[in-house]
Amino acid sequence: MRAAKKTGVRGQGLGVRRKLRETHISGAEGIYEEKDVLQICNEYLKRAVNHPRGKPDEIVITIETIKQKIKTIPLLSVKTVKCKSPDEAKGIIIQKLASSGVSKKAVNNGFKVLKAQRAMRGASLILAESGRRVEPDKNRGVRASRMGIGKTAGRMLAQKLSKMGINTATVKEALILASKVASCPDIIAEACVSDDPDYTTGYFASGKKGYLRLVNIKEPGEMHGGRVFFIKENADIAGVIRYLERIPVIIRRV
Ligand code: PML
Repeated sequence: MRAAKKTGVRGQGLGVRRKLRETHISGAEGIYEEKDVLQICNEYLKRAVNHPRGKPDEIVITIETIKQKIKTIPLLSVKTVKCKSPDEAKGIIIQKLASSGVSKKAVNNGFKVLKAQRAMRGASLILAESGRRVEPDKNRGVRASRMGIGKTAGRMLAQKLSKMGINTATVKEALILASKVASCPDIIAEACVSDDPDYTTGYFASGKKGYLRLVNIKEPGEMHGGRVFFIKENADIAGVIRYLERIPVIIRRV
């Protein structure tokens, strides 16, 4: 599901021309059994129309049958750090990215994306050494898609997260997405700040270090946020995008 608001902006040059600019409101993805699809669509719709980023004037729900074999991937381990301030959270992300081999330039360029006032629909792809942004469409970004969790594993995950006091759709979906991203061999790490003004927890994630939740990564009410995937300098960029957007993956064990 993706929900957006279309706002008119003055076209450059002629002054009177008006273009429509799309502002991202909300998005969600999943792999479900056919019998559950209607109920899930209903939940996604409710989420889209009641979103703190505003009321969308376009909601698009796409349903596709998956015919390919679904690849099984591992779930990342979860840890929460109760940071006292956005600066503390940022410091932890910088340190984790540096120890994962991401250069200062790439980290700085990543923070420019996460701090930008216009949130992207998908994620930015940044080369870990040169810091170059390589996603083909800088407004849309790259959307990790086609990831899910099996029913039994989903129940076990809910139990585990309940014990930690964080059994919410936001945490589950972000953790499943981060697990797919981390399973891509060319991706070194991910940094995420929620673009929801009411949600102030973000995360750092990597295959080696797991899913590290950072509380108070931004101040309440701030609209900025997004996702950055730091990729190997010599990565097959088209291959990374194909994996994230098209290859179906599922988590079967928790
Ligand atoms: C989002 O808004 O979907 C991103 C949420 C990131 C953090 C989720 C968590 O609390 O672990």
